[in-house]
Amino acid sequence: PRVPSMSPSPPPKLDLSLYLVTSSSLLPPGATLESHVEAAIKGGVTIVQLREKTLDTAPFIALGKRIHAVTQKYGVPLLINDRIDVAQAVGCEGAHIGWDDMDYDTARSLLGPTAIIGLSVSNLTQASLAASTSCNYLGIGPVFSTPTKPDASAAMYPSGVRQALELVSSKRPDLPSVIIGGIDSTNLQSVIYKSRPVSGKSIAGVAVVSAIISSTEPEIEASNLLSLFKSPPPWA
Ligand code: TZP
Ligand code: MG
Repeated sequence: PRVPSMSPSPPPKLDLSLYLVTSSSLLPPGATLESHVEAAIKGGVTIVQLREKTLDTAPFIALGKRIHAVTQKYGVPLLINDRIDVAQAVGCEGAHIGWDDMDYDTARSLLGPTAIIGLSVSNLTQASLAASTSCNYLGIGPVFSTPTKPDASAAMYPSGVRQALELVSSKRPDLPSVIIGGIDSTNLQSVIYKSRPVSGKSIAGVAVVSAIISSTEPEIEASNLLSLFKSPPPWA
């Protein structure tokens, strides 16, 4: 007979396949972020990051709570960009931080051992440092320069992504990575193919802002991006 286990069930595995990063300013006229995020999740988005660079603390928290109500309905994790205090106030699943934000160890001690914390990586030095933390995933990019983030670091291109993936998997083979920056349905498969590492793991997912946020059909767009991610490119 099965002996019932007293230990809590492990947290569900992190699915980074289609990672939506928000930017309310890029929504089509008349759209709300709540309805856009909900449609994108129905289309197949597996994780959401609230990235709202111009919001003050109180409206950022208020929006975070409204978006969290949506993501929780579908069991999709919500992360907050930059702001550990906002993530705590919203009570969401974690945060995504870069090198100008709070350091990883402090963020981890504030959010606790079960929070999801992702780190941005824009070059090989950052890839090496990030892989030496206990973070949950890396966001590698920008792959291409993009009007969504005009102040981003230099584009890495698929060749730079491949080097970062190889370095990361030599240090922390279990650490998943997503790529970001200028990715849409026209280039997704070629970017994945061209950045595939010689050894080690390929990317765990693709992160997009404008491809979904600026779309007037976010559900269809998300579904299309997810099926492109899941299917082998026609030339491979
Ligand atoms: N980090 C690196 S590029 C980028 C971020 C947040 C923006 C990506 O936006 P888009 O519209 O998907 O190119
Ligand atoms: Mg940041």
